[in-house]
Amino acid sequence: MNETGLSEEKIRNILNDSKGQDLKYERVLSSMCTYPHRIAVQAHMQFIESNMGDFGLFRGTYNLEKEILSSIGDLLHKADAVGYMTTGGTESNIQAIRSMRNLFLQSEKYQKSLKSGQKYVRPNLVVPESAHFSFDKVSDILDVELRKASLDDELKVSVESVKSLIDENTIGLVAIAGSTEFGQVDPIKALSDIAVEKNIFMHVDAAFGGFVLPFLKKSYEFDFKLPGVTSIAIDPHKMGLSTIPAGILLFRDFHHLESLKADTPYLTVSTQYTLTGTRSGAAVAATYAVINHLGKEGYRKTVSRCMELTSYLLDKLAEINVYPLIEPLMNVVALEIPKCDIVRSRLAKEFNWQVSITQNPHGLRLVIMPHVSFEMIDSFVSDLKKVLDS
Ligand code: 0PR
Repeated sequence: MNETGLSEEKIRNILNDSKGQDLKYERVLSSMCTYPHRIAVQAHMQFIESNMGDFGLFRGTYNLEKEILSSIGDLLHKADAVGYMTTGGTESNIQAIRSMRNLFLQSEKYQKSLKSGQKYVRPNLVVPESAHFSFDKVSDILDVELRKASLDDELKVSVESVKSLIDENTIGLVAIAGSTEFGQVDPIKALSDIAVEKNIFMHVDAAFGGFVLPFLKKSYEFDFKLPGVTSIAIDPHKMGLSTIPAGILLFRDFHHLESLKADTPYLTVSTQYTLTGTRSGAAVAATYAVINHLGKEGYRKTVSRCMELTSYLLDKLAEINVYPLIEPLMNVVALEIPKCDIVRSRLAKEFNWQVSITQNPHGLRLVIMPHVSFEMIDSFVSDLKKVLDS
């Protein structure tokens, strides 16, 4: 740190220079984030100092959070679901599984299953092979064994594989409503039936799909309507058009949230259920603003435009003989392209396009976010053709 500070002008120049080095979303087809809605940005700035870590000081922001939770709970068919606003999908997933693990370790079933003298048996969690890498972090942090269930031909988790991995130390299941790589939705109803039958918890990772699925023409069962679903992660900072960091974690019952309780004797509130202490109230205000401004109708329009762009992209790609690995059901497209790693780096180097790749099966991955336009697609497909032809 310098002894004396730099002038505001100097700082602004440095920041402008750094901002100039950031990519503009107009060349980005790999991100699940996008430009936040302007009303979210304005609200974010208005509440910039608000700290939800000590919400007794910020009652107004706290009330906005309560309203967000009940309207998103309502969207997910449980208006009285309980939870809080997280920093995003990773924190929501960690906290959901931490709650499962805590309740499992406290349960009579587990205590009774310990053989004499035994103090601890490592619990396990069954997740689809397509689960986001945040679950590897979950496993490490929480000392939970991750059992990865295989996928079927459509890249949904195989229900048989899930069943075969469950044993007496399984704390629960994870299902994905909109997988990171393929935008696929697992057979969540069948998994919910298993969770009920085995009396285990079930978390739905709808970090991406939560703001897509309810607004598609086709309807999907993925939320609290299914009795086995005990928690859901849904991220306003992805398709919700809010500012970063905005995730939401919702539980069906209060005792799940309660299992995360920590005493906070010297704050204005005496308990906390969150992972982080200090927490952005700005992202809460931003989320409140955008979900109430857009309403279901606004999100339906946003999603329907992304889906129109997605089918336009597929038509254009078919003209150059490029096809998807699976028929996309949301705005995530994985393409069957030989040597896709080379294609990806050439697209970046020669044309400044950012795309990503999928692991298994290997493909070129595009996310058609609201910042994408028809012109962007025309120009991308024409550049892709040049790469493939030479
Ligand atoms: N669950 C799912 C299904 C996800 O797709 C993601 C992130 C997460 C959880 C974790 O969410 P947070 O990153 O909010 O903690 N999916 C994207 C990914 O990892 C996130 C992303 C966003 C990546 C923007 C790149 C990017 O430019 O691919």
